[in-house]
Amino acid sequence: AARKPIVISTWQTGIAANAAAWNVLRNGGRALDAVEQGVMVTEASQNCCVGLGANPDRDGFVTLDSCIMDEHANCGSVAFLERIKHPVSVARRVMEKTPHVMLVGSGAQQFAVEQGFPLEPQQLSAEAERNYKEWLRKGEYKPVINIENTKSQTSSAPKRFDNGEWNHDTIGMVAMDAAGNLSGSCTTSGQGFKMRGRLGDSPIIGAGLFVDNEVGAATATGQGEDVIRICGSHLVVELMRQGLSPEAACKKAVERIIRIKGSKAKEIQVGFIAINKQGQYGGYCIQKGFDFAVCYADDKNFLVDGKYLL
Ligand code: SD4
Repeated sequence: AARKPIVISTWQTGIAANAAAWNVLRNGGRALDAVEQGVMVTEASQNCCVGLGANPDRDGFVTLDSCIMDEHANCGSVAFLERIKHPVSVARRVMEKTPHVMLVGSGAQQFAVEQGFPLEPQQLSAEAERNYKEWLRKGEYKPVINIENTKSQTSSAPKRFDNGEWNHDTIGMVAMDAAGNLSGSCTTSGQGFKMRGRLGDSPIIGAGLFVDNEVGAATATGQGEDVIRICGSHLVVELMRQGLSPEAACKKAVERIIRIKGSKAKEIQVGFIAINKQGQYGGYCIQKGFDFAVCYADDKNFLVDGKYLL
């Protein structure tokens, strides 16, 4: 019998997000509601890299990317969205209330406001403000591997990086509900101090997230450009369709990135996580330091170290 319901999500922040998703799933709720409510927890926290508390782009503006997908291949996405607290919920509205899949920038914001989402003040969190000022001193544009794990989850103790380097963070979540249906969500501020207008994989269906209710669901985190290059999450799901376990499928996708990047692979981090219809789960990443949270019972919400290749 399949292990269900089940929810998994990226990084340590996944524990709190899973708990919120589990509240939906344990009561027989829909995976779609679970993955929305789950990542909303991270969006609302003063996380360095998800939601409005996150690090800004090079010009000092927080721009958010998110997508969501359900068991019917319905999907919605927003990108380059400013001053809205819950991009994942706007993505869901795009999915449910428009004939489109993606809305970006001012159009996405206009739609959000029309849908009743409050326009939040354009203001950096105290931590992001400090980080931005620090970054401006050097203005270097270099990714840092696993920044997600070096930054504290609480904003009480702002982290400074002596080397002036910054990176990105994301939460991706995939779930199967008691009825056996799959859904997924992904939300991020992208890469800290990115070029204005830059999008990563996270709002792109097939790259940052993919769900196929016959097979499984996958989501990605890390260097978005390199996830896009291989249509990462779609690849993971297709590999599961061919019979690979979630972990083996994630591993193969990571191998492909490493092959493409060659010697540059050691400079980046990418992690994939996936579940299949049997409720098996797995994850894989390029290098040490990625973890993900797995929850399938009231007392089972735990971190798993992602296996790595380099
Ligand atoms: C991006 N994939 O924008 C996101 C960032 C991320 O962990 O996942 N960081 O490229």
